[in-house]
Amino acid sequence: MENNTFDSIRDAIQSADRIAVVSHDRPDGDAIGSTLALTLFLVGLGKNAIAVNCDLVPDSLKFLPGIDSIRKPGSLAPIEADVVIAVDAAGKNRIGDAMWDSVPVCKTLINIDHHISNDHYADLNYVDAESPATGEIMFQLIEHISGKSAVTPAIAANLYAAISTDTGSFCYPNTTAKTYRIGAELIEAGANVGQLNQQLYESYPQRRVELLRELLQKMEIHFEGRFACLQLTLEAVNRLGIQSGDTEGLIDIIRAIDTVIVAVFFEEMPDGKIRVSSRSKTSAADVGKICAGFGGGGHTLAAGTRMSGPIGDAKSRFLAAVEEVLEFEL
Ligand SMILES: [Mn+2]
Repeated sequence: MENNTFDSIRDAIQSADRIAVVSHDRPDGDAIGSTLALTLFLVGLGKNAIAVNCDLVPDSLKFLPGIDSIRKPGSLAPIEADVVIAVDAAGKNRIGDAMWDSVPVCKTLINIDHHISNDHYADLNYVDAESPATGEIMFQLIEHISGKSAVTPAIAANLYAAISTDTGSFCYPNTTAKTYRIGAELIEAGANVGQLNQQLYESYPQRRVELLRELLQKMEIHFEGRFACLQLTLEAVNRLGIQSGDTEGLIDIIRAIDTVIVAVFFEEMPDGKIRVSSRSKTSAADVGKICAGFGGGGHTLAAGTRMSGPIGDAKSRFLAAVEEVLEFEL
């Protein structure tokens, strides 16, 4: 599937007045950071731009500049947008039905993303699966349209948060020299690295650590230490008052075990479905493929899906699929 050019996206933006920037449900740092950076940039261009997300912003991201401007579809009069720009959303369905209900008119839909599973669902598409974060694409787009000087400190902070959270603090194998160069540009543009990292990684609520204590007690290790998983039940979510952002990054704790190749986080959802997040340390164990087999998707080393419950059944089915891959690897 071919990408449209940055020029064609620029032209669509320039000829629009009302622009809505949207992203996926249960938004993470890349979704929110890219949404805010683009919205701030568009407002700077003199556009009537708003940021909308169908889910609540996690508490952990509420420090980001411009965060109060993110609105929920239900809180708005119907939006008649000339252009809707979806960022970091692999599929149109991930943006949420509520979002589409509240956009009765959208002349042009633009899709900017880095998920390899993205099906180019928009009128204009720019999908770069080599980019470790949508924030990295967003930096290049802004630079392309208006030059580096358009990257204000507020935009830089949002893009830094987007890239840092999707690369595990510039650590995952998807991090390239270009990622570091863009990181350096963001620091030069005013991103305060020390402060941002403290806000992102050293400002967790106590309940997250209490949750971790409980999850680790029930941690499972299989396949000669090559697989580790955590399971979060709805009961624990309710008892500890867990919010969606609280579990962000917990999978990295078990992924960091020396023998582990595949790490998985199973989470019981209110609708009875099981949300599965998976990480792999090697492309030989392609979790993107495994998740695609269960109707999900993502990247080779980081992917997710939703399975039918109960949680024990979902775990068994997922384990069987992982075992094949890890056996092949032996
Ligand atoms: Mn992303």
